[in-house]
Amino acid sequence: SDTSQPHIALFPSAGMGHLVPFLRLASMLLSHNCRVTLITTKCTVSVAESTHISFFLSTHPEIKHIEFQVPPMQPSNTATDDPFFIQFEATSRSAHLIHPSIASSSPPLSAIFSDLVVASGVNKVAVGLGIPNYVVSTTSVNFLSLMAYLPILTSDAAKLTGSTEIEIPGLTPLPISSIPPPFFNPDHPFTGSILSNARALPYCKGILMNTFDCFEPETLSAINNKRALSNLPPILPIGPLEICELKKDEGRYLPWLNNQPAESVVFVIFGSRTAMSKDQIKELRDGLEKSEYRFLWVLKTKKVDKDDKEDLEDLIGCSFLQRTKNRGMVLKEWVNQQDILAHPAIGGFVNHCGWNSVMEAAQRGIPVLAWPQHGDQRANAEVLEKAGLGIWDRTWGWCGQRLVKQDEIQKKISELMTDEKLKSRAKKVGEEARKATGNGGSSKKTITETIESLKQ
Ligand code: BUP
Repeated sequence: SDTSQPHIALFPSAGMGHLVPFLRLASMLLSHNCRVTLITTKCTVSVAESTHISFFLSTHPEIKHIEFQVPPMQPSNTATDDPFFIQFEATSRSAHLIHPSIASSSPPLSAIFSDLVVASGVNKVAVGLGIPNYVVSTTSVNFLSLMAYLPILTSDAAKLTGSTEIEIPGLTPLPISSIPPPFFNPDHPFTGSILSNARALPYCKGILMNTFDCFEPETLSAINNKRALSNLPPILPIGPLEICELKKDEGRYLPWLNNQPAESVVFVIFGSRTAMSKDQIKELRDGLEKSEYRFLWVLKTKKVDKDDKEDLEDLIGCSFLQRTKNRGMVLKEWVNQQDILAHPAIGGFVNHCGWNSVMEAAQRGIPVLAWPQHGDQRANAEVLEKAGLGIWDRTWGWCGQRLVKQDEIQKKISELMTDEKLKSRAKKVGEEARKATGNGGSSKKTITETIESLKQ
């Protein structure tokens, strides 16, 4: 076989937040002259995942596709009914079963790049095949360090309950309020999947991350210089992952956006997995209206897209739509977020801080009003604020913890849209992000060296 062309298998786990960075990585590897095999689970949780996989494969016919049938799990665990968490656990438990499907790859694989949620099972397979497994972590280094430390944290209950902060030796302490609530419950499938795979991290060859050197400089250097979490393999920042062509949406907003002044529109969207309560949606609606800014708002009421059938007018009312029809647009459908963020009319981004969204905003230098909802999002919001890309109000809590009132929302949106310092800091972040991925940039060097090391 041609050893100058590495063959890499990519194995993402459930949810668009995990799929999107893997698709971007796949297209980046192709542009570096690698062969790529994409492993996806036979059934995806959301429709968005399956349509994006089909579209991506149809536009990249050179990619080999393996569909992995995840054995169904007994619904024994009652700690959650979140289908994404259930799928994480099922995939995590059965990841080692991928062995026969990839052992016969032709040409043979040079490496596997796998999601953290399948790291443990994939490590075993990689050892058997005599190839390295790199974990692709789809979050901030800040949150990764918490996951890496979780086995120690959960072995000593006092560490999680005794104080207002979590101290990971060598790193800035994390406020307890940023620890995702499931981590306090060892029986939660999210916690279980993270725990077993975090233990496997030291045995991976490296951790590829969608971030860049100067976005999280302190955490990165503490880990890579072995001052913290010294058992981890090198963290390899290769982001912001280049935007690749994803499936186009209907683009109904485009003619409208094209008619708005530069940097005048607030773009509001909370990722693919947040279901906001109807009361919270109403407060957000009124806060948006009171702010008097132009807005593009993408609304969701269910965790899984195919369950989201509610009528827009029933949710927010005809009169609101009528009153704001000249300065706002509300959509209840999948939109192409990366393209919208690139539109010159967008001036601010109200977002949950899923890590892909943070990196997409960083790449464009768009200021963010962070409104974290679940999981890693509060830890991500801390990073974003420290980097100068955004602002947030920590008292807003987790999704559903309390009702955030319209006046609070209005105030923060005004701050987002008028703070000139924030705007210029965010622009600077954008320049640094583009420098990192440009020729000679840190992220570009890191991915190039990683690929080089796989050529023998
Ligand atoms: Br919703 C939505 N269009 O309508 P995150 C999302 N996206 O392009 P999440 C769209 O999906 P996790 C839409 O640009 C980003 O690349 C968005 O990932 C895109 O959040 C991705 O931002 C969503 O990481 O995932 O979906 O909550 O919880 O896993 O972080």
